[in-house]
Amino acid sequence: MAKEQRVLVIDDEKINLKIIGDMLNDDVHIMMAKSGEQGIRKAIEYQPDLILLDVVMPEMDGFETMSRLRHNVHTSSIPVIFITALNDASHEEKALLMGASDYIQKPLHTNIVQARVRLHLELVKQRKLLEQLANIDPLTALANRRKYQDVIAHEWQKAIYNQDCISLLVIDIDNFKQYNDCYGHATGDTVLKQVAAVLANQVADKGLVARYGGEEFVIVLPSSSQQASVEIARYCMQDVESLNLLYNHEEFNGKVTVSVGGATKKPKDHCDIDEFFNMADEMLSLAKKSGKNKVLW
Ligand code: GH3
Ligand code: MG
Ligand code: MG
Ligand code: MG
Repeated sequence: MAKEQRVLVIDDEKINLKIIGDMLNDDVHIMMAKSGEQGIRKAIEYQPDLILLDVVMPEMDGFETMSRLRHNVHTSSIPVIFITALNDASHEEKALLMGASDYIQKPLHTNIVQARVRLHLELVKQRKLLEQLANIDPLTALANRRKYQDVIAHEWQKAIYNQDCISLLVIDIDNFKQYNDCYGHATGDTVLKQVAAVLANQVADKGLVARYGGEEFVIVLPSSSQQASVEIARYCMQDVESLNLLYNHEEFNGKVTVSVGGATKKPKDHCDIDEFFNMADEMLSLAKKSGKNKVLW
């Protein structure tokens, strides 16, 4: 159990919070809440790795708390272990059917509580690692194409619902095949990493940057007007040029550059994400045909 993991204990009795906290304090970061209401708020805000939940509490009991945690997108995948003095099978069955990861009955044995918590935290760690492997491009540490597809689908629906616009940028490194031929694949890899870093830095929390494949990147900018998005695209292009990555070749302009195609849309139900991508991709093709190192919308 690593101290970087966080466990939220929800129990209406202070003494129980203290007992459970003391059992786990050496291994994990403990957060406490003395009601279901407060527990849900803390779970949303602090995103603990695991929740230990009392059943009998005034106002909102453990089952109601569990149900609300499960129905909130911000907490629905956080595992919950019930800890309770109720020792009949029907309560245990109900908890497990609601999706509890475990059910610990009092009296509590320190070693058993620690072992069960450790087991579930290990599972959380493994799940997060798998999620990362499934969603992150290992070379650049950017989101990969799979993650991009999840995000664009989600943001597209959000834009339809909110009648909001969304922008998409497709970015491709210019003459990169030749670059690899001149400088070698390993140097090419370092260029990909540096380009990825400046894009991520420029976009920051304004949207998602992903490696779409090869030397091609995509940027999703939710709620971003055409004017604002063109500006970000220009900054991205300039940032890459400012890396001053030497590219000495008689045909090219002395450094690594990128071309950007963009599209902005206020989607309606019948609109298609693939068409939207194609709009941006066609702009990229035009940028390539008309001299490269430019942004077209
Ligand atoms: P354009 O300006 O039209 O985009 O020309 P280009 O040469 O960049 O385009 P092309 O599609 O012909 O070649 C893309 C090159 O990108 C080919 C491939 O060797 C290189 N590439 C793709 N993935 C990687 C990678 O992971 N590492 C390295 N070093 N090169 C890669
Ligand atoms: Mg209680
Ligand atoms: Mg290219
Ligand atoms: Mg390409």
